Amino acid sequence: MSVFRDDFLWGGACAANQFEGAWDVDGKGPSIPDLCTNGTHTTPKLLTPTIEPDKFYPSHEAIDFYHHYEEDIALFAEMGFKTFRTSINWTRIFPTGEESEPNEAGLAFYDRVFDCCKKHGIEPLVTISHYELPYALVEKYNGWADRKLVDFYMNYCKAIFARYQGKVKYWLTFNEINAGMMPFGGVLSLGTCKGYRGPAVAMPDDPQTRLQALHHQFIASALAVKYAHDHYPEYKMGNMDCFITSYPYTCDPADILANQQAMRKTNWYCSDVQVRGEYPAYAKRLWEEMGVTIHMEPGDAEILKNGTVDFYTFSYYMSNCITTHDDATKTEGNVAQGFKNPYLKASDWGWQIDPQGLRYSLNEIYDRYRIPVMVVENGLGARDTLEADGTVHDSYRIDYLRAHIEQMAEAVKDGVDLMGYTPWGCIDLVSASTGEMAKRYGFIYVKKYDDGTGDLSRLRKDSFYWYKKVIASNGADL
Ligand code: BGP
Repeated sequence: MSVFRDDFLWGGACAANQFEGAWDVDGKGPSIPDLCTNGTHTTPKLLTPTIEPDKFYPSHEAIDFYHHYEEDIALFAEMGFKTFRTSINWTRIFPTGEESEPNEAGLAFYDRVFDCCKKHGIEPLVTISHYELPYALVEKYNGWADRKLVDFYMNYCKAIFARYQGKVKYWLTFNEINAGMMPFGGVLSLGTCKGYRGPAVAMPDDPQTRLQALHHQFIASALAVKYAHDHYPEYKMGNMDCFITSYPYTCDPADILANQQAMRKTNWYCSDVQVRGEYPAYAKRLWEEMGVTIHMEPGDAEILKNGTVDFYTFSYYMSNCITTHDDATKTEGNVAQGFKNPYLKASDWGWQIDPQGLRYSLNEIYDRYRIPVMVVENGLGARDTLEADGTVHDSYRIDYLRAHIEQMAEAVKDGVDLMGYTPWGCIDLVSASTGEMAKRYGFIYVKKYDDGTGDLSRLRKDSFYWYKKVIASNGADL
């Protein structure tokens, strides 16, 4: 028997910059990822288009969802998706971020996408900003470091809120906003990377700029939430965090404390602001330790208070250990820094696989905030083998997802109000951290390869049929 609620939102998740392609058509301007190289970097490196343009493949074409959306959404519908999480690429709507009028061709594209979802009975879940900051705003303002970005973001929100009324109900203000607490967040999510030009220069890490930029994102998020609540009462507004569960490596009280600090800094800092509407008590000391002073304007506290989210969403891929001891081994994972857990196996990219950590995290989140929760990213990045007959036997992916859904069911039994589940990259797409096509997450295989070959055809993997059965049984038949 299913423990999930009857209206549970089963689906999948993608992001515009990682799957749409068509990076410069119909008036679209360049966004940060359009200027990142691909291939073997553990962190995307920004270049100017004049340098090594061939390196921009494959994110410029990605899997060309832009021209394949009907086929792809029909495949999602065949699996029984109730929801589809995607993002709007800001630069399709405002190519430089500063135009006074939105770009009609960009707006029309998402009309087609959302209408197609509707035709199939799929509810869109839309990320407003998923690493798609207009690059012009990076050049001119150093991204979110400048408070003017709040106004540009609000113009963008107002345009899409008005346009997609009746088509979209669920919105997430920023993807993985807490990436801004990690050094790489300065590049991808905050755009505070002006002047950064590739591998020759080490990525700048400036906590003062990062945390100030994050403050501007908090203000932008709160204003967008308030505006939506005031003008579109049917809209449900959510945050989105990259939840990296961590455990103390030993029972040494120093490790317990170090882990508590790490959990606050990595996981709770942003959502405490977005859910509770104020900076947490520990923020002051954290700023002192990081050597940061946040400049706030009069009225900011009120803005934060009035713009709290309706539901909490997060990505969950892995867990880590935190220690003060020097005999632990560092993880190779490229998202969070931490130490290896001897009880866990890891993916080929070093991400430690921890389904029970998902139950633990769901409980921690729900205990803390008591608002509905949704897992909007989860999955296994793997190198799939396409057989001669067009099949892909991805039992490893099924095992990963099954184990995580089992733990979600346990969390529901624990009392967590879980709204839905959208595994990441439900159709193969470009990896955010490595820029590769080779790191695949999908239920649907796309013939697109890192050497530029591939006819973009779509093929159902074994996991496609498995997930269809899971949805049909509302999570009972795993
Ligand atoms: C999250 C991002 C996604 C996605 C995912 C998987 O952090 O929100 O954009 O890419 O991670 O990461 P990767 O693509 O690096 O494997």
